[in-house]
Amino acid sequence: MAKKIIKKSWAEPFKIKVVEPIKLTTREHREKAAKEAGYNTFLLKSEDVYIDLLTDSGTNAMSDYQWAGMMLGDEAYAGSKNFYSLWNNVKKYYGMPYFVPTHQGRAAEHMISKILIKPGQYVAGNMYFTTTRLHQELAGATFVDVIIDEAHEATNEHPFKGNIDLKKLDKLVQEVGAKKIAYISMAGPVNMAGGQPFSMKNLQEVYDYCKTHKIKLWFDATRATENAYFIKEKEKGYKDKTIAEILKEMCSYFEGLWVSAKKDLMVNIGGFLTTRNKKVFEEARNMVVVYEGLHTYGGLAGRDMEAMARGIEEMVEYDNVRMRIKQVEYCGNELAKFGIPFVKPIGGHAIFLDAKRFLNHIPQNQFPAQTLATEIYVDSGVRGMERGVVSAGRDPKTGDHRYPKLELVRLTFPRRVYTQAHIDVAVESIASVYDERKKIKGLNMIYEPKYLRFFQGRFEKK
Ligand code: PM9
Repeated sequence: MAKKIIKKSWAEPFKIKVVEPIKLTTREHREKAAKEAGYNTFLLKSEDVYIDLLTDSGTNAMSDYQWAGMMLGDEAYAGSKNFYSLWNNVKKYYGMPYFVPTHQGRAAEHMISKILIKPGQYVAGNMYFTTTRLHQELAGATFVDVIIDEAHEATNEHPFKGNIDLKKLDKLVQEVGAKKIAYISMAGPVNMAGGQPFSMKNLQEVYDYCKTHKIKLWFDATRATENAYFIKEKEKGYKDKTIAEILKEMCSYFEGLWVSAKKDLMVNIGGFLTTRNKKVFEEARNMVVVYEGLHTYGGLAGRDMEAMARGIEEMVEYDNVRMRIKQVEYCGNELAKFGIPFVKPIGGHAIFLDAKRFLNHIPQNQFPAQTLATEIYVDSGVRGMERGVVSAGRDPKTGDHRYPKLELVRLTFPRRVYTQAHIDVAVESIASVYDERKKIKGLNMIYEPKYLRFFQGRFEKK
């Protein structure tokens, strides 16, 4: 009898119209390139990279609809029509009335931090993000991590590891007083935890708590559609809602939000903040002309704003988000076949290899994740990124390294860029590095910049 066919495979919801050649270099070439780059994958030349899984930030492939929009760029200094099409879509999909464009996410973080934080205050959040926390600290705040404990455990399969622990939050509020909390900074999904989402139920609880204690609640909505996808898939009551509906509901609990448009919006540059607080908006509109440009372009060209406006329409399409999450899942499932340790559950934008278990003979002060990212690059030209002790930086008060529980290498998937065959090549390379792992030695840091050291730090082999 013929085998019953089960139709469960997915495919990209597009066909390819333009291609960009990439080339594989020799191992000898990559060894030299890695050394010259101080064993930091951020310092490699992109032409020396074969499959670039460094980040999904600004590395996305735009659609023909977005490219067509680029030709409609209105490059007027003031009042560009593209500003208005972007603002309309921000209002329509994020649901807030006020809007300030910025050239990328951290510019919005800078403004929000300066506006909301008084020196000496605290910001509580669901795990730190590098640029977000730095801006909060530069504005005079102390960041306090109030994410659930499970988020710090690579093997814990909690479905919503991005949730805030209300007990931790309440402990902080009892200790310092609600007035000392500048705002709650809630990201979804949580990048440094492995792209892990928060649940709507948790968000509602945090919202109720903030309302009772009169604490502001702000959202890093950089990859919010992925969070919405996970809510749809995993949370009771959301199966039949659209990504757009879930996104709108999530946003409804926040006073405001910021976005690095280089992710969800599938563009190469851009960011913004949007809020329902008129006073915060007016301050941001004042600041944007100092740091970014006029409030109707915020450091962006008109064509960039048009691509963003159109990206918003595409980012909420279920098939687009699904293919993205499924691609990451495919990579994880293939890695699992070789017994390679990575953060579970598989998250939204990336696979996070667990360098602590992968290179369990290398102590954290010899930078196992930095080492692993380099070894994978040398093996195959696949570029990932360190997300461990180097990314965590130093405690501003003690000056000591911050040793996070998670010591990870992130393999991040640009949207609509790579195929399943690219993933197979990356997986085989990681598997062969895993086979040879005992021979790998750690690194010494020989140059350390003051801020965000993972970008420009340099290392040498032990
Ligand atoms: N994220 C990423 O690769 C790019 C820079 S850090 C390596 O993941 C969140 C959740 C982000 C983010 C950037 C920013 C800053 C804010 N929030 O890079 O300034 O993931 O546009 O955004 C990066 P910009």
